[in-house]
Amino acid sequence: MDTEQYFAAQPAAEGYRSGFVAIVGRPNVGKSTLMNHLIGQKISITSKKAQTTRHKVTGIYTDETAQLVFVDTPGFQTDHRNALNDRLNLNVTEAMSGVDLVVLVVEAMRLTDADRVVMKQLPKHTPVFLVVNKIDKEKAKDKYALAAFIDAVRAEFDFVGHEVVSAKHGLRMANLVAALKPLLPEGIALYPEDMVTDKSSRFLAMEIVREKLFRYLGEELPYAMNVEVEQFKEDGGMYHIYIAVLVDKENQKPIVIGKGGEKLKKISTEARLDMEKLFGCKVFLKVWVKVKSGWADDIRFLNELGL
Ligand SMILES: Nc1nc2c(ncn2[C@@H]2O[C@H](COP(=O)(O)OP(=O)(O)OP(=O)(O)O)[C@@H](O)[C@H]2O)c(=O)[nH]1
Ligand SMILES: [Mg+2]
Repeated sequence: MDTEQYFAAQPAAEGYRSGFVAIVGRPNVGKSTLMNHLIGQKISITSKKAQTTRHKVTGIYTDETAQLVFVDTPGFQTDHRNALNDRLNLNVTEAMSGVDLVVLVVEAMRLTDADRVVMKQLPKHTPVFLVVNKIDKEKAKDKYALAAFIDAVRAEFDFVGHEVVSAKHGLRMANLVAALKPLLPEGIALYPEDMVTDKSSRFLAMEIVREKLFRYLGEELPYAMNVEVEQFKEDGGMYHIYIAVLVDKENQKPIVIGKGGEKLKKISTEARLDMEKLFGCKVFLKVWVKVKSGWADDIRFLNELGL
């Protein structure tokens, strides 16, 4: 069914609400983990390392009373200026300008200068809701200390409301959805009710490989890499996916490949299993490593990658 037919088929239910909700915050506060838990599927990649998310990723939550279209954004970059980081920040500010509601995520008991830089970017004419994440942390278990922390954050910006959650453990997700719904305008569902993301399978495949690189490589390297889908085709009820990992320098290649190809094998096996789970079919996946120097500062190349 195309979009127009879909709209025609949908009567606007009384009191139904729908809208776009941008999830923003400094790197590593748990934005992507939160979005995945809200929609119940792993659409956006996550890792222990900061600056994991590079693209805006849409996750659609639908129930009988509302549809919330979440937009997960890259963590706002405050150090290390290059063309890539400038582009990521531009994506964040753009994402905030076109939505009905902004959710600022902070980590419980830890407000940093990087959080304050993000707060300065928050829009003036769109409501902003505060989410205090990671309340499972030991330090956040003291109710009085947590309440004082929330007061301190709310003193720094005029939020329309707040909620505390643990995205990792899926705690208080329903409370959060209930708090966000009334902040959206009345209107019909914007996407079909069984749709969970507007991203293509091709994009999701690329992101899954990037997540494994973050997971299995050292501190610095994943930031100097990117991933390119060279081929993606369906054949005989199976996906055939060919993906290149782009590194900056020749000497980074063996680090990704590992002794006897071990590391690359681990990365591609795990990525394939995740893809099969997400796509619900068998996947043939081939991953290899290519050298492309200076890609993070090559504006034309960033455009080609859709960043
Ligand atoms: N303890 C705890 N850890 C969490 C929680 N939510 C997320 N994390 C962890 O925090 C780390 C960062 O999570 P992400 O969801 O990737 O964070 P992000 O804000 O999307 O990060 P960027 O995309 O890099 O900006 C991961 O190791 C998560 O497992 C939580 O509620 N409690
Ligand atoms: Mg993220």
